[in-house]
Amino acid sequence: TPGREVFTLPQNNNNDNQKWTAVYVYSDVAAWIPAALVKQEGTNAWVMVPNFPNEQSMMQVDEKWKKNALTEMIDTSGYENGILPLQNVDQHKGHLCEWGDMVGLPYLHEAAILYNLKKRHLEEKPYTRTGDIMIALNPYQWLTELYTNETRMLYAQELIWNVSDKDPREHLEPHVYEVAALSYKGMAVDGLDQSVLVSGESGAGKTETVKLCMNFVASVHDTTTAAASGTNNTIVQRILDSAPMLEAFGNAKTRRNDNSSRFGKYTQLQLDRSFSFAQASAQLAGSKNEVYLLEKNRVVSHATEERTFHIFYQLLAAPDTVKQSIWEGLVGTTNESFAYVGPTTCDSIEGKTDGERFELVTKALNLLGIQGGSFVTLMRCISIVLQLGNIGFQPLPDNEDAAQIATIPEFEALAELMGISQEDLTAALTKRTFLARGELMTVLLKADQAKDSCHALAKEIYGQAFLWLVKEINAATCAENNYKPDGGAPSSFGIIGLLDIFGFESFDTNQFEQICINYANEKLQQKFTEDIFRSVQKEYEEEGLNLADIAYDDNSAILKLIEGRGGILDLLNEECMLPKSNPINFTKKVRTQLSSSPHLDMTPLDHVTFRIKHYAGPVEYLTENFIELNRDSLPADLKRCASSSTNAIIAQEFKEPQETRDELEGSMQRTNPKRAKSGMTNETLSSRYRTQLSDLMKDLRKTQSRYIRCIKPNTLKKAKTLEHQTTVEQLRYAGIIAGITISRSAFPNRLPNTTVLARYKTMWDKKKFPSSSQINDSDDEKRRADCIAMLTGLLEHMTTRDKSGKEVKAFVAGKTKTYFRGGALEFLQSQRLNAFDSLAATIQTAVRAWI
Ligand code: AD9
Ligand code: MG
Repeated sequence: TPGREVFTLPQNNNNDNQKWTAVYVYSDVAAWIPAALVKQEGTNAWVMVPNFPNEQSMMQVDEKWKKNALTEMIDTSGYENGILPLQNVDQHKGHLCEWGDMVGLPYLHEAAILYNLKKRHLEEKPYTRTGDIMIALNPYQWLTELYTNETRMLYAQELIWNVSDKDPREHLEPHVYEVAALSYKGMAVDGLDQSVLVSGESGAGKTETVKLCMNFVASVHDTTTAAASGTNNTIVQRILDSAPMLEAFGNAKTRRNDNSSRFGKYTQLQLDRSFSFAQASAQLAGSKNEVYLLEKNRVVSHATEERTFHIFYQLLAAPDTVKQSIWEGLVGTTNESFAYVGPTTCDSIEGKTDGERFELVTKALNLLGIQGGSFVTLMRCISIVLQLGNIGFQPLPDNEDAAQIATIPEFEALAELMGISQEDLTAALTKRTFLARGELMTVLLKADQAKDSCHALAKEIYGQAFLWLVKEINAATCAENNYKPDGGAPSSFGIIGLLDIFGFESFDTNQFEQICINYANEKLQQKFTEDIFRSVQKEYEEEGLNLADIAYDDNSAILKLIEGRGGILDLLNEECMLPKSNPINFTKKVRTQLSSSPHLDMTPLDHVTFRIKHYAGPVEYLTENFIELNRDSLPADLKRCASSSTNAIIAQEFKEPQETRDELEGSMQRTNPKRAKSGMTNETLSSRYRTQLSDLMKDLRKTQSRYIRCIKPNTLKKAKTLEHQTTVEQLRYAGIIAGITISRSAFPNRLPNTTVLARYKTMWDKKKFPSSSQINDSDDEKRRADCIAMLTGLLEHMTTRDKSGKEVKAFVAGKTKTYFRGGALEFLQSQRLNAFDSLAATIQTAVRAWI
């Protein structure tokens, strides 16, 4: 039938399942529709006709899908029932009815994307491209054949060294190695610094993805040159080991992920490209890590089915001899011995027990030079935190409003472990000193306030130990300190940055942590839209199109609301400075002073809630803990006390810069009484974070960025299972839909000129249309002219005029593709549907009659 393509797949006799031949009909609405299955046995033929609706009703199903009734529609409609019985048969022929690169989908909307991703997911193909963005669905099973040395080599050869003449994208399945290889090539061959931005919700696979990228980059050089020299091998090993080591200290089991990263991370891999240009190969020479927002609160509390940071369990699972060498108090203890740890049913993460992990962490720390004394010092920090959790207080017998230590032996052990006199430690935990009107005042703390001091100190010690470790890792892995070039000094280091950062979050209750996370995501989204805009611009330029048409919504107004002058963060910081700050006042200020922002939802809410309309959707924030968490400051007494510890890490990390000390001594008090009263000596968490993010963005803007969007297909952590609703939400949060909207804002649909001619030529009046020999002309320019001639006639009635009265056609023909304005392709398609009966129905009728 003219204008339709029917495919009969070649028969494959390897096994019975595959003896079926699928007859597909191509449909613009849903790619390939299986029309019938045929199996031949001798002179008999078996014919299976799936029960699916005709194209017209499929289009309606599609429309309904779009309207979000996803779950019910897919599971109960005849649509999917029509397709599912074919799955066994078409597994190996999947490429005919799915898209590895979704940019090719003629109709790109949520339903089409979801259907395509689901199909690939069930076929154990976790990766799918949408142009330059890689979508990675967590397979929840190790597909080992995807990550072999051979696979790595294949992607390196095809994408870095272009060993075959074929277009790699045409014949290589999308893969995380593709992103890694293209970054490597961009860095080594084109000389541009690179970044890979990985995002997704908890458990979506970000951390694993980053490790796969890192392993790829580490292994490419070895395959091209003689193995690196001894010293350089050690650096590579240190770099690779630093990831699981940071996981031990910064990851924990949560409801959503057994190995959940409780911090964000940007790792810059440094590569020696002094000999790269000739060989397109660069030696991994070093790395630097920047970390963001460790969830310190987890140190002092976690939900029953969750765990605190892995390292606590690992240390407690160490052999007694090792525990003895760290601190005698650890010998014979178990998880239950410490309030901050407590019972857990889980003693192994990702296939290794806590005891086994402790050995690995010890080895990795040794390789970094953290051994002997410094290893013990680090582990003692962990022990101090554990012990702080076991300190209890009670009211003084004669004064309810003052506290004394209730757990004397535990407290004595703690004082000894910290190397601080019992008097000093007691004072720091049970009293608070501050300056008022130039005089040093002391107040006594109640028992529960004293307990809070312990929690605050524990969190801060853990947080500082973590930062200390990051610094040590950086010192032991950065190329500047460690790398010895094989020949001469390296001329420059190329960078491949890997960002593993929490994705957009929207829960029933959203607090300070969520606004910080979503703020980072807005920053990244801004860059993402800029990058997409730029790539669309490039495509239009290459196609020779006029650019004036691309318009897109950027999110700078939302960012202004959050981080701009007088914005939410500024108001929060101001509130934190006030002696009588409170969440109600802060919320009121946000709602009155920022009421002109279109991104602040002004519908009435309670006194401690405001709602931001983020790019990914509205989020309601509960401000109750904003002030306290933003202050993020340890009372000066505790800080001073900790800095006198004999534990070198604690002493070093708690040391006050001189001017802060002066401030404490009172010299600044007279000039800034507000600060004095509130005991504020630190910059706030949000201002530190704002600077960190702004530095990150500056770094990223110097690089060529690639995006990997990790998607968690189900909440059960199960293989081959995809939940529709949550998957679509993640696609939305990942900005994939928004990205597509930009690239399709002016021209929602596009088709290659060859397809346009082949598909619609029969609808064109033959007299006016050039002969078919001309249509098959291989010349781009000729084909473009034919498209213009044909579509001008077919779409004439859709031509409009712009404000200045200039004619605007419903399509623009570029060098190789035609771009259609909204409605134009649909119109052509409906004309075609009218002209021909559904081919699928015809085949079915014919086949039924034949049976
Ligand atoms: V979180 O925001 O840190 O809580 P991530 O980092 O997104 O989260 P992670 O990489 O830790 O998720 O992956 C979660 C789990 O999914 C892993 O522990 C693996 O069990 C599983 N996973 C992730 N990626 C893959 C993969 N490519 N193949 C197989 C995978 N399993
Ligand atoms: Mg992670």
